[in-house]
Amino acid sequence: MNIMRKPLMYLSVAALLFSCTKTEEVEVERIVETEVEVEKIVEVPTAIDLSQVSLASSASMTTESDAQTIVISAAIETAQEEDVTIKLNFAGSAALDSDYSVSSSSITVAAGELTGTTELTIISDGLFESGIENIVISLAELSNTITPSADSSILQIDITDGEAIIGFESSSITIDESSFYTLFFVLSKALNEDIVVYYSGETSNDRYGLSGDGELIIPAGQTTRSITIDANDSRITNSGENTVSVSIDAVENDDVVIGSNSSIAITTNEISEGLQITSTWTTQDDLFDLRVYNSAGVSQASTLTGTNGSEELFINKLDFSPLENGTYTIELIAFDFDGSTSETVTFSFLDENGGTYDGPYTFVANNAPANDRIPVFELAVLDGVYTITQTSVSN
Ligand SMILES: [Ca+2]
Ligand SMILES: [Ca+2]
Ligand SMILES: [Ca+2]
Repeated sequence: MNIMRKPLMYLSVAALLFSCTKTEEVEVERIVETEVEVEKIVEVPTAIDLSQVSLASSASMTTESDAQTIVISAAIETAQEEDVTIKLNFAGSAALDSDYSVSSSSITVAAGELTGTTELTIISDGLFESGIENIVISLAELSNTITPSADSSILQIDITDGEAIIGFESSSITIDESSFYTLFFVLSKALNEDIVVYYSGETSNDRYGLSGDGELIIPAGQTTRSITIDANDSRITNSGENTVSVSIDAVENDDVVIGSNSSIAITTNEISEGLQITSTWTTQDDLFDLRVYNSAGVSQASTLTGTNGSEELFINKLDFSPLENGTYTIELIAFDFDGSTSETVTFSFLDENGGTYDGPYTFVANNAPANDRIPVFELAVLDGVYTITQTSVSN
């Protein structure tokens, strides 16, 4: 081989490659661009129809001797393109196949449908079992587009060998603060005699309460009686002060048993909107009130409760003006304060979102002005945002 020819050959090959490559690159770029554009047009995003499932039953309390058939249903929010299978788990003190049977341990929601059902039948064995037996039904396995709902994915069914069960519809519930929430006591079936039920309540809020005297009667032939829960404190509720619990303590009938939902825990959501001012001081003999007013002289004062050592004013957005953009003055009213000894008053502020406003602020009252009014703060409101400025620390 002639060694002198090699470099020439390489050069020509390189030149050929260079020219080809250049041309090809341009073409490749154009093709790629076209392909990307085509892809963008063709590729339509496919939404995955994730849907929550909720369980419900046609009865939650039953008497064994009635051998009742209870319908268990599953509801999904969004219809699916294919059948959905919801496998159920059965637990609780009652045993499957000896205390009850099921037509199927899974529920199918057919394609395009929103609900499916299975049937559960109570087995009456003729043997007396004291107290209650219960069935706890939960979700076991789900089609991959289905997720459990937050609060309706577990069912409980109580069974008695007595005549009936008394209980609440659930063991916990969250409500908006309300003065008139109706709480039902439910008897699983009507009996031919009056049923006397004893109950008690507890609340974490001293302004909440419940009606009645701890005793109610479900008349013969009826299945419910209710009490009213007053869960509206007309102020911004402090954390930890938003609960009421009611319990069934006893029932005056041997054939009626208290069910699994023997007590209910009620949690409230704040409904009031506005700004709350709390003031405290040490000398119990002195009494102050709180007052807020706007430039037009519209004012709101704390009620004359005569509380020793503390006073509270809730400026309700709906009541006062409403609390629209502007500047307001917050003052201490020397309701029963003669100024013979100075008094340190401590203030704090809270809004409906749990927002606090610096502080605690203190003000030293040294004397009672002739008109009893002692301006302490300026409140500026701008689009629902409150700004509090202490304008005076003593008088
Ligand atoms: Ca049984
Ligand atoms: Ca039995
Ligand atoms: Ca409240």
